[in-house]
Amino acid sequence: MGATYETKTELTDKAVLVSLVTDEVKRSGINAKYSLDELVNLAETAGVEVKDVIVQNRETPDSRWFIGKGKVEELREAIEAQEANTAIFDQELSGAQVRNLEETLDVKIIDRTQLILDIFAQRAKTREGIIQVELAQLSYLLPRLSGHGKNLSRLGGGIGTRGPGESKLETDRRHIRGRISDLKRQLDEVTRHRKLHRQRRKETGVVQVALVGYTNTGKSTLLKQLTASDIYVENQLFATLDPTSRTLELPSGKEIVLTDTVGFIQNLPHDLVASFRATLEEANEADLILHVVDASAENREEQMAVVTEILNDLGAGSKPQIVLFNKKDLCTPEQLQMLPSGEHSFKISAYDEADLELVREAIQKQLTGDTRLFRIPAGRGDLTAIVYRVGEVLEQTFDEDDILFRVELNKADYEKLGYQLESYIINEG
Ligand SMILES: Nc1nc2c(ncn2[C@@H]2O[C@H](COP(=O)(O)OP(=O)(O)O)[C@@H](O)[C@H]2O)c(=O)[nH]1
Ligand SMILES: [Mg+2]
Repeated sequence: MGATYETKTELTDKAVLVSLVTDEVKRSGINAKYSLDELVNLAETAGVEVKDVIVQNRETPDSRWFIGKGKVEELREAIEAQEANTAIFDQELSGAQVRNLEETLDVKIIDRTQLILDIFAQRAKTREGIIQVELAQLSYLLPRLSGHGKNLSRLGGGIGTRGPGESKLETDRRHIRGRISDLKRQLDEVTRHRKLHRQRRKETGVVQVALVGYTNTGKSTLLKQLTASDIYVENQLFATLDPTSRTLELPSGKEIVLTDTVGFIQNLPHDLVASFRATLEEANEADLILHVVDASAENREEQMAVVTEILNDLGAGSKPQIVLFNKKDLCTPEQLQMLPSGEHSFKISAYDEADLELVREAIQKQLTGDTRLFRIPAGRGDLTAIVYRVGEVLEQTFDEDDILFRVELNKADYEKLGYQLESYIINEG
């Protein structure tokens, strides 16, 4: 179904980031410094190169420019010095502010919500995800329509040119409202078919492990570091997977698929929650979840609680989980001591090879189960094939017309396919 809305950012963009710290921001308890760090990470996630960062303290936003007129000049200088083509604001802008800034500075103006929407749009893979994201994009666009005269062609169908007149605007609005109700209808239908779809995906039998956690905790770094030596294999075996997934070879030689997720975002605008969840579907498909935590973050425990809550809501709460307390190199000895430790949680640094090996072993241990003995009639090639798919055959012996297989089970595979072998298990006495 192709989405009719394209992302506003492009991989080649060079950006200057802008944060306005108003009294309201201060009162709300949002940590502006953290928020800006997160914006940098989000921009990079969208593939944008961050060239400079500008911060202004001001009681209230300027109604025309959002930041003060003097600050606009400072921004212009930074844009020219860095040859940037984009300015990204850490707060939401009105349509008029976007238009004024775009006309004055002659670069793309993007706000925090728009950037997040772009990332979701890049990542959404399932039909449901794609619809959710387009819905959020259109709902965001609708009240800002007059400010986006230049960009309306993005909506496809040839609507919109520069500076549309009021009647044209009305047509555009009607067009978008129509599209929104159309998408909502499609969404209902998709949700109905979803269960079936999921069942089919499970039967492909590839073990999936998902990296989940807040932005900036080190998920993408871990994906890269954990799979560093497997890059060549990846291209051949899983050419159809998108770049956020890679194959990971476990110490046993078994290959699994490791997937990065968008990551939780502080103060996610309420309207974006549904589309965010849709991008987390990998977690729902996963056989094992790696919950990545920034061990050095002040609000570490809050962050963990939010992640756990949403995983529960998604129905992924009871999946096997390993908690990775990452960035241990940034922790004080006291901080490290406070971290819980146990069989399913590890204190690591994504740049420490020994720690990475520990993680690979932990994944393997989680996925590998007991050994089991099956008695399969010699003529049942179909069952033998399944035996080979649910784990590693350690031993194979013949007994009259049957074959006995001793198998070290792969938990995830066995869960998916093992029911077909239930009546062929023999209990060893
Ligand atoms: N010091 C330190 N920095 C790390 C570690 N892991 C990741 N980082 C840094 O943390 C930042 C965010 O990492 P990233 O993988 O993009 O986080 P993501 O948003 O969860 O994907 C990057 O600058 C990484 O280099 C770690 O173990 N130690
Ligand atoms: Mg990332």
